[in-house]
Formats: sequence, structure tokens, C-alpha cells
Amino acid sequence: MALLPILRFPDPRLKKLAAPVIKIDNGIRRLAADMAETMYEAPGIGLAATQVDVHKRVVVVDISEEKNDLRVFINPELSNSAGCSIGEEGCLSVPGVYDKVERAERVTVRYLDLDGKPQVLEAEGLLAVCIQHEIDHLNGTVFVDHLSQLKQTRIRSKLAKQARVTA
Ligand code: GNR
Ligand code: NI
Repeated sequence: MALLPILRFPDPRLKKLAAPVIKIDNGIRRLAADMAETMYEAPGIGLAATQVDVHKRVVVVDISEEKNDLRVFINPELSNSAGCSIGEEGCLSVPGVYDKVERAERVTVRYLDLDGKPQVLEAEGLLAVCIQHEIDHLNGTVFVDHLSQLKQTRIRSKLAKQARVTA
């Protein structure tokens, strides 16, 4: 197992479109395990492969309090969404920034599990939000992209300042 470095906004690599996984081999299983370790250590409730500079459609999520309910989504797709809810989001690639984003309230997600078996999940609440946030990453979108241009400019300067202090 290994901790992977997480890309920080506005790194242009966060804008890459991730490619579907064609074969679930040991490399993909290793990637999912390393992503889970990285997510738990951060700590966060989700992580997309894009954030660790691997441009493949792999996501890990664990929204449980006890951190004992790891979900791995390979090639996740929203097949249905309903309702709308606005909630505060954060992102491991945009540390220290939290803002409201509008999302579907309920989603149906189709994906492959680590055995390559097709699965369907109906999600709502935080799980639904997290899955939408992670699929956005696979498509090169960060939650900041949903905010106004003014907020995006402020976030860029806040992160640039942070980077100078930590350098
Ligand atoms: O840890 C995370 N928390 C979170 C809170 C509200 C909405 C979305 C998230 S996902 C985030 C981890 C992350 O950056 N995943 O890409
Ligand atoms: Ni994120």
C-alpha cells in the first residue's frame, strides 16, 4: 500500500478526462487500495483517480462514521437523477475552501465492482453528493467550476497565497 500525492487546484491535470477501465487487473486493484489509503489518511470521504494524476475512471468513497464502509466504483455512470439539493462541499484538491453546490438529490449509479461485475446503486444524501463530486473529477471538473467567476478568482488567489506560505 502507498500514499499518493494529491493534485491541487488549479493544476491543469485536474482538467483531464479520465479513460474507462477496460480490464480490472492487479494494477487497478492496487490503484484502488492506494487511493483508499490516501483518502483515509487525508482524511476525506471520497477520492477520484484524477486527483492522484491517474486518468482512469476509478473512484473510492467511504461516508461512514467508522470508516469501515469502503466503496469502489469503476467506470461509474449516472443513469438517473432526481430532485435537487444544495449543500456545502469541500475537496481534497482545494484545501480550506468550502462552498455551496447544487446537485441532484437522488442518483442511480451504474458501475463495475473490483470483480468486474456490473452493479447498480441508488444513492441519496451525502453519498449521492459525493458520487456526483467524484464523477465530476473523472470528467475534469472540480466543484469550484460550479461557482461564480468572482469566487473562482478569490479561490485561486487564496490557494496561491497558501502555496507561497507552505513553500
Ligand atoms: O472529503 C470530501 N468531502 C466532501 C464534502 C462534501 C461534498 C463532497 C466531498 S468529497 C471530498 C473529498 C474529495 O475531494 N473528493 O474528490
Ligand atoms: Ni474532490
